[in-house]
Amino acid sequence: MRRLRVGILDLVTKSPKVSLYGRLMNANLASIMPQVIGVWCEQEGHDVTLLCYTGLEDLVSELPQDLDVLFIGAFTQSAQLAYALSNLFRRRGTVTVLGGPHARCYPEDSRKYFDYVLGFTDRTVVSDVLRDCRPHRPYGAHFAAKSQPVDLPTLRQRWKFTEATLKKAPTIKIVPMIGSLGCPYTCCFCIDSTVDYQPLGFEDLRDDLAFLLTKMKNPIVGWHDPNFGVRFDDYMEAVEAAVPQGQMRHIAESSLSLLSEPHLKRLQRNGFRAILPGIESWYDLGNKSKTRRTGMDKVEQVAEHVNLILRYIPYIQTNFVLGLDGDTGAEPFELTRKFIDLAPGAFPAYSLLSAFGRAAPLNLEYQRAGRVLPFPFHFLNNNHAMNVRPKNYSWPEFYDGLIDVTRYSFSWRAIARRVPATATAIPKWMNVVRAMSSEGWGRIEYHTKIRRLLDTDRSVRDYLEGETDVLPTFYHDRIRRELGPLYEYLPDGALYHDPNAYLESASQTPVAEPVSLRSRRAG
Ligand code: B12
Ligand code: SF4
Repeated sequence: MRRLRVGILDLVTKSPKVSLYGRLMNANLASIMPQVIGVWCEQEGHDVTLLCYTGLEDLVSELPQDLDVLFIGAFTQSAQLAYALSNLFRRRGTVTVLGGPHARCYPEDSRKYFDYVLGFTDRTVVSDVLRDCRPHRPYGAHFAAKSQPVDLPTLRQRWKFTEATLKKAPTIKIVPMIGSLGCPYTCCFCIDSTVDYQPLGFEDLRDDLAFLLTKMKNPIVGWHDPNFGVRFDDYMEAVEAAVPQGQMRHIAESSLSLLSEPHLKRLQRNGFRAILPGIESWYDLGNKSKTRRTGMDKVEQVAEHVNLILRYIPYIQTNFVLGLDGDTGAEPFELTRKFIDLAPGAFPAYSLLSAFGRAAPLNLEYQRAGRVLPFPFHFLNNNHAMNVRPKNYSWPEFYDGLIDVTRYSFSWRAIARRVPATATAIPKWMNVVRAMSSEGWGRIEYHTKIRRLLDTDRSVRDYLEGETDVLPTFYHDRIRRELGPLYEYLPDGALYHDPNAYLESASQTPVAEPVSLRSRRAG
């Protein structure tokens, strides 16, 4: 087989407009899979150039001009950027491949703009693409493994790619690591609710942690496991066997139900410095935090738990979803304000209810009810648009509540109370910078703008009410501005997609349902 020039692009942001926080942190949002693909392509005998796009690179000049094939890893928020890049590189004769969350959630749309769209990706899928490697137009080929890969290259194997990406992080450097795929729980709103839990081998993990200590002093590891700590004892044994106490720090996403006091003590001993549990809502989705309580009862219970966590782990980000069907009236917002008072050390992260295509079984219900809006993908990052019409709120009511709770969370008073409630210097500093940057004050400004447009711009109001699918100028201009010079490469029609494609394909022959292809095409 011919030796190919392979490019791999990891899009961790969607625009060259980078906030202060983004400049410090974007390189730390890099994905593991693009590095994995890099290792697999080299093992197949090809030349690889990997670029992590943090918003500061010149995408047109930093990738080789003469690539045979370009793999792009993209979240849905970067889809329009990915579509424009695919168009640009196809014009240069490159075959393009899309993988990552967007490809998994919106394969039907992605196939219009890429030669290959990948679902679950293992080494066989990648080598099938490399062997086939030819244009598939107008509709790309959809390749997917039957299940998640049984193993992934180790950190040792992907180190040259990891290291190059970490060089872009000016201060804090977070090494991406993963020990498991899927999840044993079945929360209907989650992309992993239908994916079996599978640990990736604790021996390799131990070896990787020991390897990392030979490369960096006191490194910070960011765990990408969908739900860290399901096999808690095995993880802790791997860390304890490889890392002398005090020589490594860790960040993980874990559900509250896994964070009992004995677990917290062990996490503290092993250097866990930040934890990101999902609280989601005071009335809905209690299955994730494994609490049966609701309302004020749940606020008190969770606040107490969060304060307990802060005794052992210096940094906690609590994740909420706003606009769920279980919420109604002003009370959910008031309860969140109460939570901020009772757990002042937590950094709250608010996500707007979003249905990412075929990500979760629950999305079928939203689509069936005609509640999913066709917002361009560029806005689907849980913040810049809510693409599900709320069941129990008018849009002005919802935005009033959202702005109120966001202002409250990032007021000077809340910022000041967060400082003494966290124990060490980096968490204190992170909390202040995040509150004053795009995640806090930036969001207040953005949501306030949308709220104003709901009153003053009929096209915005009609679009959010689902009365028209003509994209309001406000959103169109924003995409144009944020894509910069790449906007001109956006293919015709690429701002629009069918928000009900999942429902339609589920009710017909499952054309784009990931199937075990192993070198066959899915239509
Ligand atoms: C870890 C994680 C993070 C980490 C690491 C992110 C990263 N760069 O990987 C952090 C905390 C930084 C993060 C941030 C965000 N996240 Co996140 N995150 C996850 C989580 C929990 C696990 C993803 C993971 O790594 N799984 C392990 C990998 C190996 O498996 P996989 O993702 O299924 O990937 C398979 C295939 O898709 C494919 N593949 C994956 N990438 C690539 C790349 C290429 C080139 C190829 C060919 C194939 C390929 O191969 C894999 C093996 O089969 C998922 C939820 C979940 N339970 O899956 C959400 C999830 C991916 N995140 C999500 C979102 C929305 C975000 C944010 C926008 C949140 C925000 N508002 O800031 C940001 C965006 C960051 C960015 N880089 O753009 C959504 C994505 C939805 C979408 N369609 O875009 C998810 C699905 C959660 C959800 N809401 O449902 N996230
Ligand atoms: S939300 Fe968390 S606990 Fe629930 S299925 Fe997804 S990863 Fe598992």
